[in-house]
Amino acid sequence: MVKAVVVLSSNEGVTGTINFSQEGNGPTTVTGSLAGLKPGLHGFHVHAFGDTTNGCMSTGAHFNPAGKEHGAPEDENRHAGDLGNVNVGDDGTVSFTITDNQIPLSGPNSIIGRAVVVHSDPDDLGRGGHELSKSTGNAGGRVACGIIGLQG
Ligand SMILES: [Cu+2]
Ligand SMILES: [Zn+2]
Repeated sequence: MVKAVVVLSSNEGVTGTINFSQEGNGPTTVTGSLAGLKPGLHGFHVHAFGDTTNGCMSTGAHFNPAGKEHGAPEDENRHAGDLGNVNVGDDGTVSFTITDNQIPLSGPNSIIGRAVVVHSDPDDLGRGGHELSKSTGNAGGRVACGIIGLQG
């Protein structure tokens, strides 16, 4: 079992911790809780770089080792980092569990040392018809992010 954790940082009052675990070459389970977000859907992605020297902006684009287009988690044509949306309740919090096959914690496409980013707006999952739909899902600003680190 490989485990990893992200503690989110934010200039906008968002807090949260996200845990990852993977058994062998099986799917990765992502369990998280976030607070301080506006109610509704927020894009939730793994971005390419674990670099926050310029805040969440320096984490780069969505992690995309296969060179695909932005999509929904269940799509064949998606970035590996496309984990869809989290749905925040009226109290500004959300707890969630995601299981995904494209975000391993070891090997050449490992997400260790990359970043998780939470966005201000819904991810349209590539279907919105906006000029940004096929690259970012038009999910708006980056309100919180953190670096994915190994956990003992
Ligand atoms: Cu993102
Ligand atoms: Zn994407």
